[in-house]
Amino acid sequence: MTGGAVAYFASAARSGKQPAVPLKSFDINDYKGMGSLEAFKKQQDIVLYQYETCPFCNKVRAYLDYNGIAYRKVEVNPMHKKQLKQGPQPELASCGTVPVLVINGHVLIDSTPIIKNINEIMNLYRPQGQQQPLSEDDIAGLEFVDTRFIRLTAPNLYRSFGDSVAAFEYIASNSQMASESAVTRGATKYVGAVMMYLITKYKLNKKYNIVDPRKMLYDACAEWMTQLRGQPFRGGQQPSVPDVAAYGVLRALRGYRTFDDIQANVDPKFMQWFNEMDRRVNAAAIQA
Ligand SMILES: N[C@@H](CCC(=O)N[C@@H](CS)C(=O)NCC(=O)O)C(=O)O
Repeated sequence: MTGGAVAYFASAARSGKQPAVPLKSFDINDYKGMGSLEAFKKQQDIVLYQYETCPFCNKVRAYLDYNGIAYRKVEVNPMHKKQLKQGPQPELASCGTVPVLVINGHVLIDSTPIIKNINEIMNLYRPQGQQQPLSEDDIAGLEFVDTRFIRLTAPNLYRSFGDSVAAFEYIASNSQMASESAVTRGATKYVGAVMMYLITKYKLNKKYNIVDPRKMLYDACAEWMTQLRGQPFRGGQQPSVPDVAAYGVLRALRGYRTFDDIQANVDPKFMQWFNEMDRRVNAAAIQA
């Protein structure tokens, strides 16, 4: 979506099609009886292939961080995706999008299923009666995050050509692009800005009937507040999985004009919720 713009065009030009390697089936029961929850969180081999600025990746990262799960990040270059193509698991080469989470050699794709799988694994370690399965309301919350907050990300970041250039300035210095040569970076930045502006204007906004993306984003924030029902978090006194997911997606907007506008235009209680989530997620985070 962000770095993805460039990848979109790079992939069109790619040759040498490799046969797709299907993902191995993943059985959470493999994790039964592997010790304590705390040991699970610290001792697995977990690798997150990601773009630092991608909202889907930020959602997964926030979830892992909030739960104190140790993992290693691999920043994928959206231009050539070498990190996936030459990754240790052959299935990685077939993954079209990030985030991709590899847990003990098992490749998992798609942000919400990744979160659901890890949540279920953690429940295997919790004693009977203390499990925290996702409720229907949690699933609805996750759906809201994906269909409202995430869907409004690109239309807001690339709202005008100026916004799109500003967004790519930020992406250029906060992604794998930062390690490219100045020429590649400059070219990618402007190609990316033009492409994302056009894709957003002529594809995404039409597809989702988006006329005023800022207003729709402010409305989504207001609706999020109603879902808190006057409590500190959507989950009540403690954050639930949708709180963490929503925070992760919105965190991806930090550094862009969109985030400054949210701060200036939505109910200050929304920022209170965000800042408290930020504090808690950062306090819980560990890096492998
Ligand atoms: N359904 C996926 C969507 C992820 C997605 O669209 N990621 C974008 C990056 S923000 C991507 O990888 N785009 C393709 C590309 O960069 O080539 C998920 O929830 O993880």
